[in-house]
Amino acid sequence: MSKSEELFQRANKVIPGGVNSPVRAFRSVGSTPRFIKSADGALITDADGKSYIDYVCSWGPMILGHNHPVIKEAVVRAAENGLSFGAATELEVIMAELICSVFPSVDMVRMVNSGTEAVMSAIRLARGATGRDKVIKFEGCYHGHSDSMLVNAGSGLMTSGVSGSAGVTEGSAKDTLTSPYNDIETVKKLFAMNAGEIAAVIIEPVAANMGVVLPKDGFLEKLRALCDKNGSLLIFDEVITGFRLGIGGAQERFGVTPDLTTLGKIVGGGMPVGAYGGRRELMELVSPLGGVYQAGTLSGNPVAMAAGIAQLSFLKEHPEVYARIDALAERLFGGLKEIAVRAGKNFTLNHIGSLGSLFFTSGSVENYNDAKRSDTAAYGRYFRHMLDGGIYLAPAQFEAMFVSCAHTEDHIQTTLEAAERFFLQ
Ligand code: KE4
Repeated sequence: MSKSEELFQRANKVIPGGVNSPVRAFRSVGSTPRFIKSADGALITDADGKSYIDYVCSWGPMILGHNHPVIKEAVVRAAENGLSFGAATELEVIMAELICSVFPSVDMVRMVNSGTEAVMSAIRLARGATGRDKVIKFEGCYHGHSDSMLVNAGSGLMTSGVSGSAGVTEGSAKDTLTSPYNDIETVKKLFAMNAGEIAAVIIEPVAANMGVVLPKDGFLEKLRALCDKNGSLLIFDEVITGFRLGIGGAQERFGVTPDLTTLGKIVGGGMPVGAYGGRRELMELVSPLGGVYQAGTLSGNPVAMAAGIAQLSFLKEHPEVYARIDALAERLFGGLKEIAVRAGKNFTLNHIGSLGSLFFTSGSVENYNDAKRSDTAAYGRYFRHMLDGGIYLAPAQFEAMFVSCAHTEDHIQTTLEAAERFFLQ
């Protein structure tokens, strides 16, 4: 029995599913989760000492690669001053100024501890600001596990084949309306049927929780116009795309300005951090200034801020890293697509920047229903083959692959050779 198998047996006795987040359980790919002991650069190493080229990157945060010296040094230095004070610190000011400096749509920002908390708070703020209850989200988008967002959601829900969750009351779900991604006509209908009642539209400006699905040309602009026309707020959930598609995220890349932005993952440098921000007159509605309450014991934790500041500062000071990881990703995703097609599998590969997914289905994937056509059993066989070959992919078809600054041409070549053995075996 491997150490991972032994640890998984023990874990299953004391943790639901043996994991602290469902998608880590490898249930949809028919394998035993590898318990990771350490990571460095583009590699992660499991409890049995086997190393893998990592394309999960902790689900996005590790854009500089694992164990980056600049981040590690910042964390150690902060920890030496104490772990948590429950009081304001200079590091929180530096973090807030950093975020506001790269997102022109953000005048003020509030730090929280996860993407879920950021979205939950932004939704509450939108409702408080507009006095309206309803929110439009998109099928297959995942915005964390707050009750009102667990409706037709992606990520682990989609992987487990359900679109909602037990325990979410009718009351908390009834105000969440959903539309297929990229379907502006349905959004128009929802606005018409709920005139004056829509507080906000929330979207992943590039969806990455049903696999990666790109917005059609003009889709984000039309959402912006519909929100303006109806007095509703546009929330960009940039937990994945923020600092990933460029230092200014999707709103910079697509040139569409949301009213509120939610952040997570990269913003924490590998530590538990989320954030939400927007125009001053909206953010000044947040407690203690205004009537929208939100709080958190470890919000703005100094050690977590140190990690996030180190990562964001590095990205801001080295904008050339984006061209490099985008080029590496282009080679990876282009190579995977070419191999699949050469094997007679006209699979779909969606990618943008250093984010992408290979769907085990032919035909375009532009929304949740398209993605659901994927052969998840085939994806499971691919995943297990790649894992055996030392390549660590997302243990679910409906997730994304991430390329980091630590990946090299050699890593990409090794990955493509492993994929070639699978598709051309
Ligand atoms: P967290 O609460 O997991 O920090 O963030 C929730 C969230 C919000 N918005 C978007 C666009 C997200 O992708 C996420 C979380 N993403 C998943 C991966 N698809 C986290 C991994 C997991 O659930 O274990």
